[in-house]
Amino acid sequence: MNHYKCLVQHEIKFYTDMQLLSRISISCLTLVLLALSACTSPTTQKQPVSMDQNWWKEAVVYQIYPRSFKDTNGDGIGDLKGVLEKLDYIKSLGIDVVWLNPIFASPNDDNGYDISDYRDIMKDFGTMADFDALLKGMHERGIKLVLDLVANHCSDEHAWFKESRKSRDNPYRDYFHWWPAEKGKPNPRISFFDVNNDAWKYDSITNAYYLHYFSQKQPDLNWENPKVRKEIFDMMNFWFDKGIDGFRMDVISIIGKDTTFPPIPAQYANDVFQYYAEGQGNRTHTYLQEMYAQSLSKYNVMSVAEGAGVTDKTALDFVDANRKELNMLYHFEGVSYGYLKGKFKTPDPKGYDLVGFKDIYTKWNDVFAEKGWGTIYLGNHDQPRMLTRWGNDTPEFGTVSSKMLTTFLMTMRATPYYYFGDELGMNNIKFDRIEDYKDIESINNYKIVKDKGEDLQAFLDAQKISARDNGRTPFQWDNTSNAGFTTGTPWLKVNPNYTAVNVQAQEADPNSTLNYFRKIVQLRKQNPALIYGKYQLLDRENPSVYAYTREWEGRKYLVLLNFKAQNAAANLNLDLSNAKIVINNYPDAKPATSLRPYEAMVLELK
Ligand code: ISL
Ligand code: CA
Repeated sequence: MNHYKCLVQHEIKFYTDMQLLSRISISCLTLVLLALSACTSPTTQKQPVSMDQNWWKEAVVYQIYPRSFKDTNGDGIGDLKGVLEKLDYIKSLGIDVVWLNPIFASPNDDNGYDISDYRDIMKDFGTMADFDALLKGMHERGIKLVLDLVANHCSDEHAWFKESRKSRDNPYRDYFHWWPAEKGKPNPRISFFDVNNDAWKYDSITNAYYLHYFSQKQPDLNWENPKVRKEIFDMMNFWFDKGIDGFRMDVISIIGKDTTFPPIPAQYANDVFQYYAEGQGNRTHTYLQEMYAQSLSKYNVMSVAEGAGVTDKTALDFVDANRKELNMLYHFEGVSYGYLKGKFKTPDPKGYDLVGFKDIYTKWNDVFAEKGWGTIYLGNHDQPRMLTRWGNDTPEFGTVSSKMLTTFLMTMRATPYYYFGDELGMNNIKFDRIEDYKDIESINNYKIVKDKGEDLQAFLDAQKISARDNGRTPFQWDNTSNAGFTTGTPWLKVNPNYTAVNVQAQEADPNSTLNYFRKIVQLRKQNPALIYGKYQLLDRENPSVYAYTREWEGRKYLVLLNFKAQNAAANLNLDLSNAKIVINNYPDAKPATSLRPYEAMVLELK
């Protein structure tokens, strides 16, 4: 079993229940909105703002996977000096915050998500002096730096685990979850990266099993132990004292565990991630409140939870400011949408249904409408390229659909997390052979499919759309060999389209996706309505067009996005005669509700 199957099944169940409800409530809302706009002049209408304004709500976050950004010593692996060298490029994007995937010492079983020393830099990436120079360089340019906190688990090569496995009475024994074998095999727990899906690994040294939700080299830390919590909070403060501006918190939703390890209740049988996040009581929230008191509250920093397994029912528990836990959370419903039930990350050949897509993002907008704050993303290092997965990566539509998706990300009411390379319209590399993949997830799932005698070709075909390595290929700087990423052999192949899709070519082209990104970042930053403004979905049932308004303090914007390769029209009862286009992805656009393939426009309504 895998958690994708679980997520998708959960979503389908949820949607059948919700569809009717949301249809009723949205059509009521539309009526109310229409009535309001008929009798109230938009310029006098004020939207109450029920929340504090914060820098991290107004920020555009740019995520960099350092392994794939820029290599400066020819070993084929991106490094911190590479990020430093490219700071002026990063600054030119207009973004506010950089999130770097883990840069800490690691044997790289899972590309840095297996940390062997939280206070040291991964050798492949450089030294602490490189880090200090990078942080200084960012701050000099007004860019904030967010690091990745990986604290659900560490590496089996971390000193804590090396000690812990030595003997049952070692002082570090309780830093991890051990189950003595004489009690029999513990109740099953699912691992996401294990070839047998088994999260318990037998260790003969002490005749006991240890828990690993991810790979065998990623033992889960025992947050029940106050010493573990203190270690983590001290480590966080170490980095905050160095001046970093926040943490993205890896699977922080699943740190709390019921350490009696009971059988997983039947209701979660198809959704183990949700059991890990929501089914084991309130422990995670107790720990996060302690983290806030011991660390986060002492600094002007941001925190964002990777909300794996978190549903809209409990999301606010993480980010409602009154609870004093975290600032933001990113959910998985959007990126898990459109995969076939029961198959590992296999996209529906018919494509995805836009109405369901709109419902997901609307529902999650509503979660944070009054309290907390959301995030919006379509790609990251765990996802394929957004252009291939959510747009259209053919030569005909690549540029225009890439700009359309960027328009969506930059006009929603949530902090955008924009993945490096999406500004160039990078797309999936679509490897033909398993040998080209480097990611533990693809390699292990291939083994699982093979062992079961299932269809390997179908698995490889699905991976062309969904594999994580698609989003990890080296950044494309120019049209020299290896896209200017390295003078050596890149750790993961470079997408052959780099000769056309690269920074150098796009700098020179005013209509490039790169320059479109720069423009829309400015548009968002200069218009609080696009940040804080109320979001209202329009024309929900439209199968091709995603239309919504954003409204705040007398300003009102209409966003029209055609998600299809055919012409399509929005059905809106809005007067566009005085509307002004503020940004659009076709050169000769006029305010209109009929849209060309993948056309995107943002209109200011007067
Ligand atoms: O990667 C996924 C989907 O392909 C997710 O299921 C992912 O495993 C999950 O979101 C947790 O992700 C985070 O923790 C993992 C690490 O491999 C991911 O890169 C990280 O984002 C273990 O640390
Ligand atoms: Ca290097």
